[in-house]
Amino acid sequence: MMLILYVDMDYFFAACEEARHPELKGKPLIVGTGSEKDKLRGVVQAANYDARKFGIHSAMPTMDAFKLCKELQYSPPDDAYYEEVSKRIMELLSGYAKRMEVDSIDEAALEIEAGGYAEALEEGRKIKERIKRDLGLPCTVGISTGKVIAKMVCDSAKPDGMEAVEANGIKDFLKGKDVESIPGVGKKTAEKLAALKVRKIGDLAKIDPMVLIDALGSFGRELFLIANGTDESTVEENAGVISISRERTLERNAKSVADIEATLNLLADEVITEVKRQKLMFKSIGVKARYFDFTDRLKSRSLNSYTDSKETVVTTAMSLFRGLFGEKPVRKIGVRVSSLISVKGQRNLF
Ligand code: TTP
Ligand code: MG
Ligand code: MG
Repeated sequence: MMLILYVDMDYFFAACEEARHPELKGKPLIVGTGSEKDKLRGVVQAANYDARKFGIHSAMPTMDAFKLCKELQYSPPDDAYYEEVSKRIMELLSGYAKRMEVDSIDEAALEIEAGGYAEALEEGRKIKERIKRDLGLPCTVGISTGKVIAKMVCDSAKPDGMEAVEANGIKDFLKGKDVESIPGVGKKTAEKLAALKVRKIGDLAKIDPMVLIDALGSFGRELFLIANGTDESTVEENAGVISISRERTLERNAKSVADIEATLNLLADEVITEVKRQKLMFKSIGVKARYFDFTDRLKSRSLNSYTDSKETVVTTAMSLFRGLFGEKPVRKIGVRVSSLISVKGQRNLF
């Protein structure tokens, strides 16, 4: 059966700081928007769970956080570092998924084919262990039939947790929760629902669906179905840009891969620079050879996981090019990466 495994990192930015500064562990810690000097003028971006015990949370003014906890530890933000860690996480996760959707800097939905829930839980356990071992970071895994419910299961199993909710348990799992806990339901939707006397998801399940559709359009229909245990949301691989490629005519026609090594290195550099600039990763590499008679041949290969490594481009392209060199000299070569995903810090893409 096809199941969705939703992974969200726990107190992500703050956990990244703990991972590289172990002395910060075990005490309340926040990452704020301001530098050390200006910290009181900023807001909280992430709070570890020791800090949350004091009522501290994301988006709160840092000044208020210090009022709630005098011995609070502070770290200024380092976006480049969190993006780098995020890439490593997504790279690792993609190796476990048939299809994967990156939903923000610290979360992704993985579609997996499993014999049943026990097998999916085993897969989740392995993922948690790998992320802990390789990156020193805690995460939480939610498992269910659709993406929206899997995310909600993940939210409710935090921190460092894992939970699965089977199809016949979804309605019960949801009924006591506030409508705002459904991803995509913000203040405005919640107000419209409150006007219909709908505050809990259990109320949503019982209301006349036509009234909901009147108030909210097709989103109303989705909400009604979700409240009744049917989650039609699926994993959408983040497409955007389809591929990035570079090509160059060689100074002299090439007869073997040894003749193109330098040019290939250059092309790989250019492709990777663009990949990084757009904050992408790829899972497929292709090459093109144009022969002296202007005929073209292409070859490509899928990788086991997403990456943005130049090494991988060069070694994979070299091995692909080997199959393209024969009698005919080559006058132009190209390198292309595709199956791209975005690792930007975008949020709530449902
Ligand atoms: P979240 O996954 O929403 O939160 P979290 O990882 O800090 O905590 P948890 O998942 O355990 O509840 O957000 C991921 C990161 O995004 C977070 O560490 C910091 C950043 N972020 C902000 O910068 N501002 C915000 O308002 C929120 C909510 C998050
Ligand atoms: Mg998180
Ligand atoms: Mg998140």
